[in-house]
Amino acid sequence: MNIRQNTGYSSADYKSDINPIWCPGCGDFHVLMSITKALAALGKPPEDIAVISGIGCSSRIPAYTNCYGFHGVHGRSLALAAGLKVSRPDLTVLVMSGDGDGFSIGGNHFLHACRRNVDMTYVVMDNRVYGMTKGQPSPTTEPDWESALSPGGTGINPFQPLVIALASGANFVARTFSGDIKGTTETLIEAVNHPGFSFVQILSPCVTFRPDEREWKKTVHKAVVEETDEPGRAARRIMTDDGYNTGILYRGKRTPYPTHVSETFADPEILDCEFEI
Ligand SMILES: Cc1ncc(C[n+]2csc(CCOP(=O)(O)OP(=O)(O)O)c2C)c(N)n1
Ligand code: SF4
Repeated sequence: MNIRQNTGYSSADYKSDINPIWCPGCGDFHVLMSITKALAALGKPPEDIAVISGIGCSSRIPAYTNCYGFHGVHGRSLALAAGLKVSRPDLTVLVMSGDGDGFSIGGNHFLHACRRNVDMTYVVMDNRVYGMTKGQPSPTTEPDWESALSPGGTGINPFQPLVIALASGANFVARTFSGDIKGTTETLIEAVNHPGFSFVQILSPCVTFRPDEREWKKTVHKAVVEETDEPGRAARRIMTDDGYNTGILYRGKRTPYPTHVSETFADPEILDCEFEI
């Protein structure tokens, strides 16, 4: 789908009137731009979209969009989103997270969301650090990254989110860079349109606690190989890459988890009765 396609919507239709409080230069500004551009190109009314998140700088995104939103608890956005999507399959569900929220406290939910394959799009703004809580190492932090909070580095192997998504059954897997707004927008459009659980890792610099990540604009590069529909092949590629290849890696053919609106969920009065003591 062309990002310039005229759907009658512009990215401004998906922005709220709340000004982001991110640090100047934070990569998440660009992610927000890409999301609103992608939604405009998809042409769905804001009230048909739900943006769900956990806690973290990146998880502030629902408040900055004009769609329905839920700023949930740390690490639990996928559980919330899956519940919403199975009971309201008519909604387009986007889930926004950070590498701490998504791979540390939310790591177990990540595995099972990939397995379950509910039709939604999971975006992780990966800055390889806990931004909101002032710079602790995260699961994707390099083992030799030194800071006052991790003198000498952690020495721990980083979590490999793309490989783990592939091994667990995600149906669409991609990596983009926040500074590449066109590439990120196009990838998000594809991710939303692809049935099942789509996972997009966006390398999004934390300029405050990882000023070294400003260099990412020189380090990232487009993957030289085409996407594949074989998870094993995609996993081998990503295991041996330098961590900065961007593009769609894998597009699978799994059937999404069935959604079903039961009478209980459809009628709030019946739902209330279910909880009566
Ligand atoms: C249950 C719980 N544990 C810990 C916290 C503290 N906490 C808030 S955000 C955060 C990590 C944020 O890092 P990340 O998800 O990578 O997002 P970023 O801020 O870097 O975008 C932590 C540990 C919390 N809010 N709730
Ligand atoms: S602390 Fe880092 S992730 Fe958080 S707003 Fe600032 S630059 Fe962005």
